[in-house]
Amino acid sequence: MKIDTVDLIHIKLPYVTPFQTSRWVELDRECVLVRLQADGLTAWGECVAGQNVGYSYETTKTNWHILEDFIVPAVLAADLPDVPQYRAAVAFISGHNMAKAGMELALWDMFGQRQGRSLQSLLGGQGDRVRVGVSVGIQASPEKLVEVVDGYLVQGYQRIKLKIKPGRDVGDTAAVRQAHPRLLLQVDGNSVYRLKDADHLAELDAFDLLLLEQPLAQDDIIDHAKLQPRLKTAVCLDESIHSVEHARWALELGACRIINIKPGRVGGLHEAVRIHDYCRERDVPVWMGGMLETGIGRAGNVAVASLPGFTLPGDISASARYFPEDVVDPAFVLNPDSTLSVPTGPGLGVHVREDVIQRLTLRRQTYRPG
Ligand code: OSB
Ligand code: MG
Repeated sequence: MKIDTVDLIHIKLPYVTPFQTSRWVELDRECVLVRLQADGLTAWGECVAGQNVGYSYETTKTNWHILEDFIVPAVLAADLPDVPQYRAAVAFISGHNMAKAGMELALWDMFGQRQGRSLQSLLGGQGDRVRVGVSVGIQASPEKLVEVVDGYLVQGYQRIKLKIKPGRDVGDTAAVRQAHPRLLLQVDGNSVYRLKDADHLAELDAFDLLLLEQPLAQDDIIDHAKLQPRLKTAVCLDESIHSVEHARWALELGACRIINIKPGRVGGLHEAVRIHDYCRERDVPVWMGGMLETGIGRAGNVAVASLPGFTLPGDISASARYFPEDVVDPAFVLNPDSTLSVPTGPGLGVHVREDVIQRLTLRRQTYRPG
């Protein structure tokens, strides 16, 4: 398929509430959107990187650079009939998975629309809903945290993830567990701890957590392998897993018992499905992570999360948990059973509101072949 035009669009939209992790805080979502036109169709993708470098080295500016200088020329030069060929065409680029995934999502949308098939159907997902929870940022105090969690439970969310950091881990988790003895609860350290904190982290074993997400450094599956046997709680890797090979290495080492899959982090939906398949064959639970995506990235995440190996609730909350106004129509809403519905229309299956995007745009550039 020949692409007629590519637009890169850098947008910024405010969050309804700031999001604080162990290592950074964000007030609004900045990201690069990819818009493709071909055969009279318009397709959309989203790069998940934002303005912070706490989670990854990728940012909106590196996404723009890698797309403009390498990915867009590769896509415009070639006749790409499917996603595997796209992956081959950008394989010469080391790293920069979030930039690659943004373009890949737009291609999935385009291929889906051309075939009249939903992403879910293209990917092999099933069912009309996916189970979801909320990732709750660090709050001013444990009391305030319990209040915020209560608010989400009232809205119908049935699984809560707490962001933790040294000094705000055991106490915060204890407060929420005491208030809600049977709640599905998990915590995320975002790479801030080190192996010397193992005894301290073992105190979290008292709270019957679903998992402890990425306690140690991004690039350190060796110490995670030393940590896991010292905990009752299952370690889940997020930042450390960038491909199915990373998943294999981590599991062979015993660095974790659960894997968080984020299409943006692993280079796209295609690799996300491969990691899912690898883990499913080995009975390793996976679940869908989130990068505070707009409705564009969220549509991809929901479709992937409908694959059968996603047995734990995902970090894919309703649009209103993130933004006063989403860029898609309909926005994602929470069903009473703590699920989101999987879009069934062709491609992403959501309408992208170009008028809203125009208002949020910081920078836009169009690229054509030749
Ligand atoms: O570590 O899972 C994470 C958001 C940005 C970067 C990293 C993470 C997160 C979240 C939010 O936890 C999940 C969501 O999108 O709701
Ligand atoms: Mg995480």
